[in-house]
Amino acid sequence: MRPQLFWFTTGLNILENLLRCCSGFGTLSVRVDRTADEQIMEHRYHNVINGQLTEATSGRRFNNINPADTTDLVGSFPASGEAEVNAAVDAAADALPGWRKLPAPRRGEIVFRVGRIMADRKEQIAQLLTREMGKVIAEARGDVQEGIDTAYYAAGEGRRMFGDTVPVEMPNKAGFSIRRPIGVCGMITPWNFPMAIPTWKIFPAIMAGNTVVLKPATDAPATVTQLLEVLAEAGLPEGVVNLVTGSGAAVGDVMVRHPGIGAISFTGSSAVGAEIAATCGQLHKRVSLEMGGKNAQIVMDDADLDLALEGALWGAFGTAGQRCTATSRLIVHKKVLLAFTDRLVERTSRLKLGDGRDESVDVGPLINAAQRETVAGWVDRGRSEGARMLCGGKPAAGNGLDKGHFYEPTLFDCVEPDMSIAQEEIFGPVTAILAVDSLDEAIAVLNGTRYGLSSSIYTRNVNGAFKAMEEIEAGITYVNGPTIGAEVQLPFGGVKATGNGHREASHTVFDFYTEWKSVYVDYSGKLQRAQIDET
Ligand code: UN1
Repeated sequence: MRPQLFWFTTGLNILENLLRCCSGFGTLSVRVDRTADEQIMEHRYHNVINGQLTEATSGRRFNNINPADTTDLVGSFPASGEAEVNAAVDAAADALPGWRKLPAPRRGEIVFRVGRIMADRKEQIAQLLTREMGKVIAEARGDVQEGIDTAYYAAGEGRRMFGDTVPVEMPNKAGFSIRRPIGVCGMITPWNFPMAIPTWKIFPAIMAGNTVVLKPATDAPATVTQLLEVLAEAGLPEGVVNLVTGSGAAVGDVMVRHPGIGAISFTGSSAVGAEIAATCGQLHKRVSLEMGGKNAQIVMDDADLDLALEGALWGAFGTAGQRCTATSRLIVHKKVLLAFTDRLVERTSRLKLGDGRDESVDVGPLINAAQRETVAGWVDRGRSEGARMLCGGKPAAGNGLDKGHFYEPTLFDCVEPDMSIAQEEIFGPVTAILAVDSLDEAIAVLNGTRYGLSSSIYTRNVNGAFKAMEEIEAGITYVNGPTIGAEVQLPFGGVKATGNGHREASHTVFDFYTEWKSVYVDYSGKLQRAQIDET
């Protein structure tokens, strides 16, 4: 029987753990209502290496705090380093031969079971997800659902993963292509989708016969430990997926440089992604990057304004704007600018902030104090560059909000395309309204940033919609829908500084997690020279 990942420590360990927790990384920086002993007993998580729960050899731990209530300690986690990465890579390498030999439809049966168990446990996982990351509970359920969808989709690929069978130039000769796994894959995942994004990476990787070392973000490592429990219960062999918690510098960087890891999949900032890509380039290592966005929604003069308004609110303030796909620009035709803006300000001002576990809340907190500072910094810059703030623009206070990292949903208008709030990713509940005269201008403004992840156009004009689909430089374009809400059966990823050409989700993700092999079988019994012999 496998031990539970989330366990209770007992007896003398408690004192030892308390001492560890209070040294360096693990300092309890929050006021707690219960004793430290009680908290540590309840919230002590571990690495999972070869199916075993392990500590960091350093003995150090770090804390995960609820961003809606900083008095709530979600858990403590090992502050791992090189030794744990090495052990996890060894475990993944040992598991590889057996796992890749298991026929893909059998692998699919395990991943299908994973999806079923996740579905059974959806509410429990979603509650933890909201508690550790802050997004409102409906969105947390969506985050888990995206993981379930990915499980079912990837499991089905176990009976597909098509290659090509093609005609060849010679008689009595066959040609076809097959996919082979890469080996051990390293995954570095962000805090904004603590379940969906790890599953986007893990499920296709293991379906293709790879094994995995995963490092979740230090701000949201708890949710994924539940996934590791589910994987074990579903019968995934030990060592196929290993979890190492810790910082980017102490764990992520070691993974990127580790010679035993053949591919790195990273979701995070463009700055970190560029560093990872440079290292992987030096090491001839395959790397998939999903980075920043500056997504825009175009609202044309013929749009259904009610619909465009709902889309803007959901796209800009869902997940408190902390999505790679968040709508951080609204590009609005001047003919509808006033009507649209007035209603948007009115609706935005009425959004309810609070703890996401309260079903009536619209917008949760930002992930941590530093992120709130960053958002405040962008808002200051917007003001100083001459944009007009229409609402929001400060940390939210009162009604219990002081306990968390809340920031008021913020709208700017009179924004020029070259202002920094129209160019840089903010990752918070701030959106900039830009006015345009035509579809051509709208598309030019939309394309005028270094990013290209998601995009949207609200219009009733079919010709304009098709023009936008063709000319917008982005990995995703929605027509009459917001910039958020990608489904797992279509490719997810972006162009320009958003990505490096790979896509997650859909069958295209298998191109990242496999190597193609071309196979020629000559059954003529003689040497047939391609490009030379004529038949
Ligand atoms: C992300 O923000 O990194 O399309 C992922 C969406 C979600 C995924 C977002 N399905 O908004």
